[in-house]
Amino acid sequence: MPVSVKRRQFLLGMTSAGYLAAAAPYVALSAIIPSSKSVLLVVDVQNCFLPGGTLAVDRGDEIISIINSLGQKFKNVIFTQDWHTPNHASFASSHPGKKPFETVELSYGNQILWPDHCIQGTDDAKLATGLNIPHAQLIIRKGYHNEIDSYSTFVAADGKTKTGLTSYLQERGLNDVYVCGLATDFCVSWSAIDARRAGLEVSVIEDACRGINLNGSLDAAWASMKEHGVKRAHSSDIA
Ligand code: VGL
Ligand code: ZN
Repeated sequence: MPVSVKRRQFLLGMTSAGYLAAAAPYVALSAIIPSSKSVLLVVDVQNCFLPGGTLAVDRGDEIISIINSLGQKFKNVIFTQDWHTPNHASFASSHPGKKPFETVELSYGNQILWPDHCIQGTDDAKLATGLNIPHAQLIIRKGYHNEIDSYSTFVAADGKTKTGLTSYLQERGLNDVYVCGLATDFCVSWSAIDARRAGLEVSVIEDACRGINLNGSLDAAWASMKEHGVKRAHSSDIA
């Protein structure tokens, strides 16, 4: 039998076995190759949110090695840093009689009250020492206005006060954002949704995040992200 016929039969055989129809296209479709317009946004991977920190996220330390590997796949990487004043309005300690995880009405609406965390200049507020992405290009801080919290890396909780990140991304032509970090249901999801509002393509890399999960906030965050067109990815999808 000529080689070309043998090869044809082999290919047909693979098709009937479902190999070409299922396995091969799956690999091709799921691989995400970050481009020069893609950016990895590493949200609040700071001591305060790691075990031993002031607002520790359960198993938050597990994501550091995943994020370091992801960092090598992106030319563009940005870190964010929660960066509060010592008597910040989001701290329970700033509201006499209130305890952490209770809520209060502030000028812009309902605010969850947190333990004192990520205070400017403290070791608690430093980026995790295990992070190793030397080519990261920007550290953007948020939550530094004493009276306004900012889960989002784009706009503070009043819906008006900007961090400047939208303009930065626009000027650099970065329109494809991959979000990871802490916490899934607060700063990660608010940042991802605001990135969508800024007209960007957005994916959250689920295994490179960990959540706080207060009263069902984790499920609610994933539902809201889905509603806003945030895609859900896994670190193994990224080539
Ligand atoms: C965060 C609560 C308060 C976060 C920051 O990084 O998700 N959560 N401040
Ligand atoms: Zn905070």
